[in-house]
Amino acid sequence: MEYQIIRSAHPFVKIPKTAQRYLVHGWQSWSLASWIDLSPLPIPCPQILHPLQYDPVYIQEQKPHGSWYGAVEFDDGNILLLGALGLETHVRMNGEYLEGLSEAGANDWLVAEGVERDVFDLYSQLLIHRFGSAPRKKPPRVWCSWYSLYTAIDEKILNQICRQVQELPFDVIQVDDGWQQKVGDWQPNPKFPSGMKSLAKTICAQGKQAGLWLAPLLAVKSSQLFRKHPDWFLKDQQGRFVVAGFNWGEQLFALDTTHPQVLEWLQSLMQMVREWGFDYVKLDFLYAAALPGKRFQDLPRETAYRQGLKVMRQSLGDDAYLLACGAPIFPSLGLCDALRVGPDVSGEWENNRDAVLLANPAIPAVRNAIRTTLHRLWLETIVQIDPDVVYFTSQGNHLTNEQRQLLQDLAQICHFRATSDLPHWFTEKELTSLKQYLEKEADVQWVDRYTFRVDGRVVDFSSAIPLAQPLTGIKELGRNLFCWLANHPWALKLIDWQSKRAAERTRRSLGE
Ligand code: 9PG
Repeated sequence: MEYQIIRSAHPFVKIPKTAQRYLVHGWQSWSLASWIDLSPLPIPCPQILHPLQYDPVYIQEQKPHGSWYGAVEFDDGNILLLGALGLETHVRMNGEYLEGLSEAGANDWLVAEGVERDVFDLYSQLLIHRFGSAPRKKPPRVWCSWYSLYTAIDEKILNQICRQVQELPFDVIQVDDGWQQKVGDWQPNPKFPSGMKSLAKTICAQGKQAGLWLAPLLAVKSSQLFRKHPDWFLKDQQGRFVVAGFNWGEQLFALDTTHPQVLEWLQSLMQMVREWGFDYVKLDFLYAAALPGKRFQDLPRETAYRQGLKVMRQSLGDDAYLLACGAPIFPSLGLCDALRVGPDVSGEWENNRDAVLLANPAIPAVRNAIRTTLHRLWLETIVQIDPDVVYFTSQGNHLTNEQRQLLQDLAQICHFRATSDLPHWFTEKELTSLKQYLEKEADVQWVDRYTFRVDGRVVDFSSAIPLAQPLTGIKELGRNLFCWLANHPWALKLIDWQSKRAAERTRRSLGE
């Protein structure tokens, strides 16, 4: 391998021979990371989700590009990487050059050519030096409420599940979205009349660690937080609120983590969560604080986000386990124990509407989760990597046995095993295999980019890699129309309503 470290605000590195592929690397957990061929990718839809799924500053870019680093692959399989050693940076392929872009002046960059694994080994060592790495904790085995119950959780059901999974070798029971009054108002809603302390106590009484989900850097417009403290929220250069996407049937707004009162509020929020008794914390939708805007203190956007995350890390204490999700990747390094490195899974391998019409590989789907996670495995030397949950039961998903197995194997490769399967869904056989899976860490050997040996079995992930072919001609016109429709809040509200109804049905089936 040949390499050098250069300092520049705008480096150009000549690509010495014909490149076959480009390595795109998305900004945050859910954004696409993958080797792609050199033809431009269609711009994902709907636009209303861009700030929530991608870096909105670069989303219209037609040339192959990505956050912090980019690489090309040659005929012989070797690669050339241009990778920043600092924040606020971006790389694109510009003709015969890899071009580095910086939003905050001169930066250090690694330029390295050679075998992909060697290049990324070196890059990760340099990044540890720059960002640090969190103290190593035992990778947790998690039961998470999201992928079966979604927001249809309440204390009765969670207490029941706690008792049911007590015998199973999970370390953590993590309560996901659905316990809070509003996103922004982090107090329990009426479905949790005994309060969060009592819930954490029940979980701990079963010998498990209590885990809790929050999206601390975000608020919906209808929240008390937004109404009481509009001055805490990020605005653009014209003084309008920066919209951080659309979810929970509402527009989202981002906290300004350079505002001293916001930092104080984040600190007390994290202390409160610890006092309740939760020591595994999944902080989600973190990208919000790194969106472009005009801040109280004039700091570059990723640096501003990192400042907020640092305050939360310190208030949680080093003994808490911090999982960052929906998080800009490099600005989170060194501050979290684990990082979600791909989009959400769902009960489907791929959804035709999302993959073809919306051309959006950040939307929840098993194939999307596997693809992006595989391209971020190299981060494992810096941070524990969360590939999202796996499914064990045949209930509650439409996956084939092979697809479920791929997900399970990927989680073994990442050393991060989690599921949301409901205890009463398991057959005897499924339960036995879940126990075995959780009890024994697999022996993992790397074979090549998409192939591994897991306990001696060859596991080939290449079926997860291809992206849907872009539509052309009349079909492309149809796509444009569909994207336009999908961009309307009522379309997303409809989807939200449908998924809530489905989750309610699942919840009701528990009582039967
Ligand atoms: C709770 C969930 C779960 C999940 C997180 C996050 O619109 N989107 O593209 C979108 C992507 C991911 C997402 C929600 C919306 O899920 O990754 O594990 O905690 O929030 O709301």
